[in-house]
Amino acid sequence: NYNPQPEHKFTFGLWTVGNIGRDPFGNPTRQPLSPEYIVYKLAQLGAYGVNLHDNDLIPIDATKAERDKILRNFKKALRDSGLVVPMATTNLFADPVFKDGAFTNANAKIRAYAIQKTMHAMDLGAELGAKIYVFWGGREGAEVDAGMNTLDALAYYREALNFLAEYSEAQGYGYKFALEPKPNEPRGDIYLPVVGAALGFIATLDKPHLFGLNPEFAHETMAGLNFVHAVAQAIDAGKLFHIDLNDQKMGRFDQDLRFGAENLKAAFFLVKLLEDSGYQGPRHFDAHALRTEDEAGVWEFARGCMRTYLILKEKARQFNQDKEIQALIKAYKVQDAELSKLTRKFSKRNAEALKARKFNRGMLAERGPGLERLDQLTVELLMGVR
Ligand code: 3MF
Ligand code: MG
Ligand code: MG
Ligand code: MG
Repeated sequence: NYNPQPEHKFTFGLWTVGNIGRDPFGNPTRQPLSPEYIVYKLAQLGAYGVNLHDNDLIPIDATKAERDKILRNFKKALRDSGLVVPMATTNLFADPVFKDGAFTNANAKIRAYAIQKTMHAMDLGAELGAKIYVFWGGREGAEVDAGMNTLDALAYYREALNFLAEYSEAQGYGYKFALEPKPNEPRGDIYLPVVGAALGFIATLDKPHLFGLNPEFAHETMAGLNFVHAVAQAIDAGKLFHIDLNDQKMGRFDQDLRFGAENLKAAFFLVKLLEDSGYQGPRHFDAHALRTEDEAGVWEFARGCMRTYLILKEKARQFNQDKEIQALIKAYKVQDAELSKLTRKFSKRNAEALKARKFNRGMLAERGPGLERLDQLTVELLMGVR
C-alpha cells in the first residue's frame, strides 16, 4: 500500500516543506509554517525525522531566553509526535556576512565567526539528538578568481573542518560529518563541486574517518553527471553518511523537484543501489513543492516523495526476483574461474601465466551483451506491464 512508516527512515528538512516559494524573480507565494506544525504534519504523514539548519529554528539574532523558549516548544513537539532529528547543519549562506564565503572567506574575522556560529549550531543539534552533521558550502566559492587564491581557500576549509571535528570530539557529541558537494548556485563556482572532489579532500583532513558525504541528486545532475555513479563511489569508499533525495533537470538552475518527478529511471537505480547495498541512514528529501502550490500542494509533495521511494523499492524487489531479468544479468556477467584466479592478485607466476595466454579478440568482440533487452525489460517493469 506504499504507506510511509517511521521504519522507512524518511526525513525532511524544516526548510523543505517550510519553503515559502520565493525565487530570485518573485516574492513568496506561501505563508511560513511553524516548526511545531511541520513536525506534527510530518509525523502524521509517516515520516521518521526532521532536520534543520540552526536558523530554521532559532533566528540568527535571538536572545538566550528566546532560544530556550523556542527549543522547549520544539522539543515538546518532537516528544508528542515521536519524530527524531537525525541531522543538523549550519546556515552559513543566508546572512550578508557570508556573501564571500564562510570557512573560506578571505577575511579572518568572518572565518572565525563562521566557526563560532557552527559550534553553537553543533550544540543545538546535539541537544536535539542529531548524530550526523552536514556541511554544505553554499557560499564557499567564487565568481572571480582575481582576489583569492584557491589554495588558500582549501587550506582555510581544512582548518575549519579540523577544528570543528576536534570540537565535536571534545564535547563528546560523536558526530559523523557529511560534506555536501554542489557545483554552483549560489556561487558562480563552489569549491569541492562534486562527490569525487569531496572524497579527495576528506583524505587530507586530520580525522578522515569522521568525514563522509551527503550527496544530493540535484547537485550532481546540475553538473551533467550520473548521480547513481557518484553515490556508488561514496558507498564504495565507505563514505555514504547521508543522502539528499530530490530531482532536477540537467543543466538548469537548482530546482529541488519532488523525488522521482523528472528522472524516474535514475531514481529507480538509485533506490535499488541504496536498498541492495544495505544503506542504513536516513532517506532525506531535500526538495520543496513547486512555487505554484498552496499548502495542500506542500503535503502532496511530501507524500509523493515518500510514496515514489516505496514504489521504486518494490520495483527493485521485483527486478531482483524477475527470472528473465536475472538470467540476462547472469549471462551478461560472463564468468571465468580460471582467469579470475590469475587476475585477482598479482604474483610473478600469475603475471607470466597471463602473458602466455592466447585470447581470441575477434570472438570476444563478437558477442553482444544483451543490454537492449535487459534495459527494455527494466523500462517495462517500471511502466507496470511486467
Ligand atoms: C542547497 C542545499 C542545502 C543543503 C543544506 C544542508 C539548503 O542546494 O542542498 O539546502 O542541503 O544546507 O543539508
Ligand atoms: Mg540542494
Ligand atoms: Mg537543490
Ligand atoms: Mg541538499
